[in-house]
Amino acid sequence: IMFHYKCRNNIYPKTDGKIVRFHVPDDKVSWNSPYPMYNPTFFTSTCIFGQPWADLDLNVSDFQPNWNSIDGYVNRISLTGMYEIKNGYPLNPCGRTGVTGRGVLGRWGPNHAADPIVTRWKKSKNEHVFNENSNKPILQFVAIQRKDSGEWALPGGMVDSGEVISTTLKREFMEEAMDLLQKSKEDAVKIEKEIEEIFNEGIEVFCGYVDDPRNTDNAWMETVATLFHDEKGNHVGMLKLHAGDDAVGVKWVDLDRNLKLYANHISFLEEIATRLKCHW
Ligand code: RP5
Ligand code: MG
Ligand code: MG
Repeated sequence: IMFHYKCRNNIYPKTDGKIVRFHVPDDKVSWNSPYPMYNPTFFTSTCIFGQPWADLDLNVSDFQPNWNSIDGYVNRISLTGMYEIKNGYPLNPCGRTGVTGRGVLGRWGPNHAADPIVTRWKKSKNEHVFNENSNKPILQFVAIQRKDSGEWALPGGMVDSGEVISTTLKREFMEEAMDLLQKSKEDAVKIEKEIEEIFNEGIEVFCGYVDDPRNTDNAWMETVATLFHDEKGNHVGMLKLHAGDDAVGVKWVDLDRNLKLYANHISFLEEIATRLKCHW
């Protein structure tokens, strides 16, 4: 399990600065370290009420989630193992965040996402481009700019209830990086055909907790990040990118350890650098 930073000691997103996280020093993150002064704000955004993808409040009497299990169409199993329930609320497996409630997340406990990592080699006149310091070939991946925070990120999204992850990976890539939702039926079919080649075989590079700025003590993001590498650059590497849905920008980005990305997405990419022996 990882240590979290992006969901700690800052202002909760999308609240106009109104929800400030209770201070949690490094040595008080773990639920095992006593923190008697700890008095986080309870916050659940009204924007999630009534949404089909959101749970009901836990004080609604006929809402009795089956924690740590597949609960009807909702997957309440954490990729990090069993999470604890305290006073009826699931506890963030990475510890305190300074806010309780769900914030803007729909589900109590784990909120499952999937992140496609689509890569190709950087080429100039058909030759690999090497970084002059590392002498290693430069890899490029598709990044989107998030509408919510403006940060660059992997084009990931939530797993719909009952959806298989391979579908989420493909769907989110097409929606955010290819603007599928605005395309005609005809074009959509074409796009899907073209990316199928590459999305047929992926390599899972990360699976677990995400250090997402929306996390709270009782709701958090988890993801499966999967690599789709276009070795020859003749499939996805050729496609025209077009930002869509909750993305306002999209581009091929040169992989480098100093990139600043949303949540802890950079750590998923480090894994890929090791695998593909590219510049990092
Ligand atoms: C991150 O949020 C995940 O890694 C994924 O990239 C993303 C999913 O949420 P939305 O893009 O749907 O907001 O935690
Ligand atoms: Mg999306
Ligand atoms: Mg998204």
